[in-house]
Amino acid sequence: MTETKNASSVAVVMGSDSDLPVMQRCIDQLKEFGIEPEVRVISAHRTPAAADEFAETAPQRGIKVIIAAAGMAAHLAGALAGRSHLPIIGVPMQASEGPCGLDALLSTVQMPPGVPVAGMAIGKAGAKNAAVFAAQILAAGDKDMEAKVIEFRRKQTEAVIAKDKALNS
Ligand code: RP5
Repeated sequence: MTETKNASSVAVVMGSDSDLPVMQRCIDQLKEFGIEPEVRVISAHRTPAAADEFAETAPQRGIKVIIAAAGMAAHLAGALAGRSHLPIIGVPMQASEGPCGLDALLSTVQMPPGVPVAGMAIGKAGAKNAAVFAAQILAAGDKDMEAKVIEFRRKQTEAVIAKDKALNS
């Protein structure tokens, strides 16, 4: 598979540009898998019409997985899930004030039955894991992507083993 085939198969949407420093880890990890994401700033609360339009038109652009990051009353992932049949991965952001991202975590994952959001960890870990999870979803129907995910995991394991050896040598 070429990188062109993977272009914009994944969208990364965030509720504010203030989420970008954390979500850059997601974008960078997607690029490591050869995925060039569509990146948007759309708010479920501040730009609800744009959220609806984005969700309804995403399949036409070839988007297969949507990653949605938001903080505070984090309804972006859920709002998109209500408008789209595509798999939605939610990343809770830690706001500068408030309960350490737990507000966003619960707002992201506590979806009603029938409208799931795949909830990641709060913040940086969740941002990276969202990219890995998106690649794993794509890998189910793409042998080249499957090979990239397996290689990513192999390198990750090797890096930990190398650190363990370095500590004990
Ligand atoms: C959410 O509110 C955003 O996703 C962000 O995490 C949080 C604060 O947004 P800003 O006030 O920084 O724009 O909608």
